[in-house]
Amino acid sequence: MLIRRTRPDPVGAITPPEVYLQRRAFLRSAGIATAGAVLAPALACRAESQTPGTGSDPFRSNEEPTPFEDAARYNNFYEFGTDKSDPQRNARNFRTRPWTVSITGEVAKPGNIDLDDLLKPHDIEERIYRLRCVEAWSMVIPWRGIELGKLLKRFEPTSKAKFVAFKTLLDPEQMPGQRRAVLDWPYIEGLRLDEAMHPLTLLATGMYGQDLPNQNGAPLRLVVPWKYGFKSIKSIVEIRLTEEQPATSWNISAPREYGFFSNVNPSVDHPRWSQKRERRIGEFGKRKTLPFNGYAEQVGQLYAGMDLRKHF
Ligand SMILES: Nc1nc2c(c(=O)[nH]1)N[C@H]1C(S)=C(S)[C@@H](COP(=O)(O)O)O[C@H]1N2
Ligand SMILES: [Mo]
Repeated sequence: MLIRRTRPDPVGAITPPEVYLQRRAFLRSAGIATAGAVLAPALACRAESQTPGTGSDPFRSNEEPTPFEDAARYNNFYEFGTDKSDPQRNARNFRTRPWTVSITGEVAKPGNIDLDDLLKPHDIEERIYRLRCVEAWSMVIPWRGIELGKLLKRFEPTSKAKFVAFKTLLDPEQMPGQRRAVLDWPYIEGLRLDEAMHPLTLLATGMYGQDLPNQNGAPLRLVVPWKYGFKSIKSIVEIRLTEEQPATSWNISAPREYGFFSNVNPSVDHPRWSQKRERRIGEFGKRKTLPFNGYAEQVGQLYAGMDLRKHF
């Protein structure tokens, strides 16, 4: 979200060798060609390149991951402050265990489940997705998590279930941002059921081969790679299946600027700035933004016949 800009972006950060080595190990375990491409320094001066589509494997972008330290220090998590650097500092002591997730609403088998019982180890996989913020910057992040659809099926959605509503923890004692009325707390988000069931939609528990840093939404966050970053709600405590379209925090706060769908769309500008291009964190210059963040082939069908200017 762009409310105010107070900090320069972490451009040109130097990646220490141990992080490169970790990254190589990660890519190797993910079955990705390593060597030259991985060790090459980020292109410093890209006049204007196109953000590549998904390539042959939509679950594993072959783009160079953003350095871990950038992804862990340049955050939007308003519960811990509105500056990009606030969450890393203010979320340091956030308690992520024990953690209970309530799965409720239109399901045959609702439950309040301890996170460590909810996630079966064999469901956990590694994926590399771009995250495209509505503020026109992007990162490439190796996520670890479970397909949301696989998890939801276990709770047996009823025939009335049409949407999925998500809620972040409400705890102003731990989350200093919630003591100010920046947003209506707790943060809430929603997806249509078919979007939630799409195999690209991930509930993430980790990134870069380790548990999520608190500032990135520990212990459980959503990742919907074809939507603007704010749909990827953090520190989730409730997943509710509903018949009606749920409200979402940013839509409540500024309905003209943030719609329910929020699909990445270079041809629909935000009322205050263009969405045609994006800056990859760590690079200079801009890339062209692709429809659905490069996932049009996978998800375009979900919106067939919809006017995406109206349903932005
Ligand atoms: N609960 C909660 N979730 C949130 C946000 C937030 O402020 N609170 N910010 C969103 C926005 S605007 C973005 S771009 C992404 C940023 O994720 P990252 O910090 O891991 O890059 O988280 C999203 N999820
Ligand atoms: Mo964002």
